[in-house]
Amino acid sequence: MMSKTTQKKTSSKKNIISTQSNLNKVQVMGILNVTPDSFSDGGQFTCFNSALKQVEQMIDNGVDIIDIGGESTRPGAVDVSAQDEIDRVIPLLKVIKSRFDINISIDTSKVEVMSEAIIYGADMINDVRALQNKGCLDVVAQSDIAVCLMHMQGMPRSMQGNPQYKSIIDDILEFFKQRINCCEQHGINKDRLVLDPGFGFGKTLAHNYELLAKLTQFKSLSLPVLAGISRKSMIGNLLNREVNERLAGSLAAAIVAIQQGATIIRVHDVQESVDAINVLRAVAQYKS
Ligand code: YH5
Repeated sequence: MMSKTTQKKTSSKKNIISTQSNLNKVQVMGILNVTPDSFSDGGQFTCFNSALKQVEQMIDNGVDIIDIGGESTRPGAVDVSAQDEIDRVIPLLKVIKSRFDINISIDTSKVEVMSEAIIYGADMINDVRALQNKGCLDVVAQSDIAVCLMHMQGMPRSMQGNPQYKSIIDDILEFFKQRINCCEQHGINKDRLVLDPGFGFGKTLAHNYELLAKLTQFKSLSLPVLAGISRKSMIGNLLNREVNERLAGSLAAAIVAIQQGATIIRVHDVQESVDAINVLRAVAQYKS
């Protein structure tokens, strides 16, 4: 049988921010890292072709959004230049958009990368710095692209040092309200926004599990909530598992996040996550 991904479909695409109000609206965001440390030989050609293969596989496995990142934001990661990030991400964005009918999110905090991503047809900017870098609000305001505003305490290099909150939920809610206000003042309508509490970004293990337990509280802002927990230290440190042993823990966390109101789940393992969500959907249809 011909692969589902060999032809760009002409049918109309789902809007990236779903307006449905049941489990059908849950979307899987597949992670596509294009940082040199994500490829053993660091070679450009290998990187590009391996990335395209991963895209095809994710689409076949039922991904809704592919999140392309050219900057490593793991704790302790080094900075990359805007040009390096553009060179990693934009050629891939162009090819994916010409070959496949799939929503693409670009994981970046740099205004130069956002600007190029918008030109070449990205559907969402996923910014772990929530458009706080200079010029980002204006560039995004001049487009009609969706934005994920993520909360982070501190900066990637040092954020896991000694994170502290008065009340983690209230502090993050306050941050979201401020960023939503800034967006609206710059002309970015609320209906373009997604909120993300930023699991692992300046949070202790206890903070992360408190966030997961109380995730429903972010629904009070009436915007879609994204949860990115896949393979993170909150799974590894809880279970004492290496990065490649975190699938079961990640799936359990993804399901809990959905039950707590998250509607976009950012994951490495698309096929397994779609299966887990489909089990949840099968149950949900019998709930009154
Ligand atoms: C996120 O939560 N995360 S990049 C460390 C890991 C595994 C994965 C030690 N970008 C998020 O995925 N964007 C990243 O194991 C994100 N939400 C949004 N919106 C970090 C990451 C990771 C880090």
